[in-house]
Amino acid sequence: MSKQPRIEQYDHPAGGWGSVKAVSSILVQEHVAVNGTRVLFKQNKPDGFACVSCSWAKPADPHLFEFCENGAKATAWEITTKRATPEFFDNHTVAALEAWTDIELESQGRLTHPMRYDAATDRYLPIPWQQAFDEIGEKLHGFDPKRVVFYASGRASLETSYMYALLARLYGCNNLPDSSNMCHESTSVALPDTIGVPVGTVTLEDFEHTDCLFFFGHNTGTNAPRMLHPLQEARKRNAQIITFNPLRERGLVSFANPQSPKEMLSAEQTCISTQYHQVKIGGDIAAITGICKSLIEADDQARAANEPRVLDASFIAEHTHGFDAFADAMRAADWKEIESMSALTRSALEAAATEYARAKAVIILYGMGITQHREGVLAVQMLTNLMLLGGNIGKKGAGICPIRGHSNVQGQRTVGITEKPALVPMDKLKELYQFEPPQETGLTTVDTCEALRDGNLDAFIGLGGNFARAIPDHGVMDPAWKKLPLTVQIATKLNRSHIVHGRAAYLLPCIGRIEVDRQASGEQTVTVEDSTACIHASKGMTEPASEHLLSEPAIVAGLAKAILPANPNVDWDAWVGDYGLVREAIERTYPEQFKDFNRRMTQPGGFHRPLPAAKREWKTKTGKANFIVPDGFGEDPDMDFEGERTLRLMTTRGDSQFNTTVYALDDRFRGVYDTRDVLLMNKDDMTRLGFAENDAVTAITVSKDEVLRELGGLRVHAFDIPAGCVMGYYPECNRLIPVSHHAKRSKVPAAKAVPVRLRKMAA
Ligand SMILES: Nc1nc2c(c(=O)[nH]1)N[C@H]1C(S)=C(S)[C@@H](COP(=O)(O)OP(=O)(O)OC[C@H]3O[C@@H](n4cnc5c(=O)[nH]c(N)nc54)[C@H](O)[C@@H]3O)O[C@H]1N2
Ligand SMILES: Nc1nc2c(c(=O)[nH]1)N[C@H]1C(S)=C(S)[C@@H](COP(=O)(O)OP(=O)(O)OC[C@H]3O[C@@H](n4cnc5c(=O)[nH]c(N)nc54)[C@H](O)[C@@H]3O)O[C@H]1N2
Ligand SMILES: [Mo]
Repeated sequence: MSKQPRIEQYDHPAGGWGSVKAVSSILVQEHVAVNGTRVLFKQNKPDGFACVSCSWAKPADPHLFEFCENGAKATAWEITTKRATPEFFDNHTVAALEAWTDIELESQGRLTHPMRYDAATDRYLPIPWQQAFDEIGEKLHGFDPKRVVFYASGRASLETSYMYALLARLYGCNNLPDSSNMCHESTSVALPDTIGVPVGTVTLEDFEHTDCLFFFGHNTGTNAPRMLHPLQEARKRNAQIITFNPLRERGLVSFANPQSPKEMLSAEQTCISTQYHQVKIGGDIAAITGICKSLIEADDQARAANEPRVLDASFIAEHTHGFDAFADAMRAADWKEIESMSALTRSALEAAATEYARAKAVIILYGMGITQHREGVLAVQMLTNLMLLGGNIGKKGAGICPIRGHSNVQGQRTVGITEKPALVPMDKLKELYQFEPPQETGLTTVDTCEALRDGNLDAFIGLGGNFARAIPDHGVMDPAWKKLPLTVQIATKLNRSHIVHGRAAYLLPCIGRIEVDRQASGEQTVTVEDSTACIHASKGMTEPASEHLLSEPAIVAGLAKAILPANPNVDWDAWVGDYGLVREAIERTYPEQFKDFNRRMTQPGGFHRPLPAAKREWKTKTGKANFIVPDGFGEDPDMDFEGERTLRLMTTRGDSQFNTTVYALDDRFRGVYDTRDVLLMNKDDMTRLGFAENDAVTAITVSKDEVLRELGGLRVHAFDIPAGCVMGYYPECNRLIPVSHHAKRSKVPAAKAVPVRLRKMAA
């Protein structure tokens, strides 16, 4: 373990031989070299399982290897032969485990038995399933449902998610925050206002017909690598790819397809982005303003000269509302301000506008670089403004594509996991299950954090995930967990949220999606929804990690039966015996979306949920697609602009992690090896602030409250990043993010623009 942290320039394409090497090493690390290879062939196949990593669309005619390096890592991580058994817990007190790193905790492998925390010995001890359910049920009987939270990470299937949401509502609350509250909630809030649906409008087929893609704030080579295939195909047709990202991310620069022998042997690579704009962190609203301004003014000139229009005038007239006010605002925007807010030149933005105007069909893709800002909602709405100018919604080869995170995060929302009662057909639930569904808006992730901090919570139930690590403000939150009366974690692996636990605590280990799930009616299939609103079946294939595991539906049903009074209208046992019956219930609740669910789920490529916006039907208040007039350039009110020493810190994923699960310390594509305790900075900023390469610094959050948030032991390195911007890793840097620093309206923590100052540590 005496590896030396190092930072090097990485000039190779994404994919390529580096990718093959990384896959084989994780298979060996998890002791699954032989089984792992067999399993990988079934990943994302019509008769196989849906990858447990990202939510990128799965084609109907998959490649022989329809998986990527990082999907393979996620698979190996789940089918590992390592086990965290009762003997392991017997050997370590929780106090001792607190000193372990996150990597060390998860590296113990799969949880094998249900466990309960025993305060007398400070250990987790095994407990029979029924006893765990009964004890949890008894505790919940005594709590006010408004003080109980049912969190979901975005991995659990549609079937589990539907049951879980119903459980919370029958219990009496809408406290159903999910990982999307930290992720694409800015999208879910922004898009209904503008185009009348909360999700993207693009299908995989659109990629075959587009001639221009705009890419904002997503690290595709790392976080949705399979998307590099359609991008590569698009590039081969000479589609233009215009990228906006503070960092020159390798996957967006060039790609060698590890599944193409020709490319692998000849070192051939495809240049992905045709224009690369290193926008300043938080500068996207200004940049998009510049593009819209160029387009509108070019259109004004064309109209005056009686030349062909630059904008899609007939689409704007027939389908949109608010164009005039928006156009006036864009005409009035000042180029100097645009340039200083975006750190991009007028000519660069005009070049992007030229490609937009030239294209027949444009797709916009975006990720966390857009949504995790104080003005994340406005940023998404600026993207739709841009799309509406060219009539690029509801047209073949065009549309908006938020790249979702977890493999079923979008689907969880579809079937009711949300704190917002307006998004749920409550009347249907009432009719089907004969109860009075709660009408009060539930707690979001940020609300949950605040309630936890302020002692306004009695219990936290987690369906997967690692909430304690994923949220901001660890220094404030960690002590608060210890005062919480109850935590219940349904999980596959040991993580920090199990160590930072409530006074009573239960670990309920479940079968993973790659594993065979046998119930009364035989082996079960589950379903998930991808980033393109396409629903797929998924069937496990390896033996469960332990004979003591239950499936997620069985755990949810076990909890439900212990928590809720008997209800003749919900037969939890029948649902667990045959997940097809849960799908029937989903279809009854959402008849349009899930028509003929049990039949259509198995068709190759899955089936698409109907999306009105994709057909140019606008389910908005005006009945049209709405232009939104921005009220500025997205200035971050928490950023101390006066202070020149204040930097904008983005907290992002590296190449060897899945969210809070860190597989290894390398971030190959950025050339960072054997360390995550780094800050990547602009060279001039380093000189200006008096730092030398590899200096150890403490990062301190600039905030108006009294809390001191700091993180020491970080090494600074010069990197190709705009002035004033710094990159650090999530989740290590989360303690620097104040919980109040979140997007307006959507409450997504603004993890991409944390105001920090750096102090050199004594040598
Ligand atoms: N292998 C792997 N796959 C994953 C995940 C994983 O951890 N590992 N996580 C999954 C999840 S839940 C999600 S949500 C997605 C996340 O996927 P991404 O959306 O790619 O998330 P991040 O890794 O946070 O990277 C954010 C990107 O935005 C850029 N960026 C930061 N600030 C700005 C800005 O102000 N403007 C612009 N234009 N760009 C900016 C960063 O440089 C970086 O390229 O990936 C999913 N897939
Ligand atoms: N600073 C900063 N913070 C962020 C982000 C950021 O970019 N920067 N990103 C945010 C985003 S986009 C997201 S989505 C959240 C992620 O937040 P979460 O979804 O809560 O976190 P994960 O790390 O994905 O959860 C990993 C854990 O899930 C459990 N698990 C894995 N598979 C299964 C399964 O099949 N079933 C069950 N029951 N459990 C399972 C394992 O125990 C594992 O330890 O973090 C957010 N936090
Ligand atoms: Mo996410």
